Amino acid sequence: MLQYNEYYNERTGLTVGIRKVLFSRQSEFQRVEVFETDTWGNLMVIDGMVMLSERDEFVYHEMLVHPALATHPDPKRVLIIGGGDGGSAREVLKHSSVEQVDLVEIDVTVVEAAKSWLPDVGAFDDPRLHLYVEDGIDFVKNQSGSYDVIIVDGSDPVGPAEGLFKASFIDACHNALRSDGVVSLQSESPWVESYHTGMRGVWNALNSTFTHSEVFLSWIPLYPGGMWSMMIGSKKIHPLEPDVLNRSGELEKNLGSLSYYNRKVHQGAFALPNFVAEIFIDRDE
Ligand code: SPD
Repeated sequence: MLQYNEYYNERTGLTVGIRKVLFSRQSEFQRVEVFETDTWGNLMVIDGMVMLSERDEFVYHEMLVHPALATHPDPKRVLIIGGGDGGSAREVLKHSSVEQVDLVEIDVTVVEAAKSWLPDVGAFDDPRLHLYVEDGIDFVKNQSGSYDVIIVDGSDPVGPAEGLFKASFIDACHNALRSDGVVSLQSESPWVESYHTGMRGVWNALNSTFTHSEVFLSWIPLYPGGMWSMMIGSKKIHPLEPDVLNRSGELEKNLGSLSYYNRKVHQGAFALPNFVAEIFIDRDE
């Protein structure tokens, strides 16, 4: 009997029953695998870490995208760093204000595996989507005031995604955004202590670079601990301003096919349990 096991705390982790291995390739950057599971649909794993399953990916992608796009008053140009499975692009493209999405994925293998084995996840055929297979960090560093929203949909902070958690990258995002720009990024599980230093580092970088910065949470069963943190940095508008909440209510009515995000979820996601808030208290490391 096949099983996928991911150990994120010594001998503690996640087990998923596997029916078959659909895809397994060592690319120039990482090992990319897709499994057919018993209960979660097809599951993509990179370097032994769950990226998404067909059944729970909506939580991650809706929450990485919609709080940020609701915060911006009129998002037209959106940049996605990573996100080669296309799920974040699918959510961004639900917004009718969006005219252009640049998706920059370092590893074409992720795109190929997703197109073949997670065909309902991505929205690769939308003419507003432009796919670049190159290093997202270099791409961002070459932009200045070009985007309304940047979505950082990287893997975990080991391997090619490590740089996405560095202060220099957050600075580059700030520079790549227009004057009312917003960045949204995934920032790991509050339950995995080995990630706390990295989480605090990104938070400190956002906090010292953007006018507003907030951490928010969602619940994703196949990610370590089931609780996942994300962060927003915004140059002008706070993600909980009344206008943002109104926009969020409009999106709830107009975007269609939302399975997680709504106005109340937007508001509630920024309420942090004490043990999570404490992770971000600076301890002079
Ligand atoms: N260990 C989970 C980290 C997931 C980060 N990105 C997921 C990619 C889905 N588009």
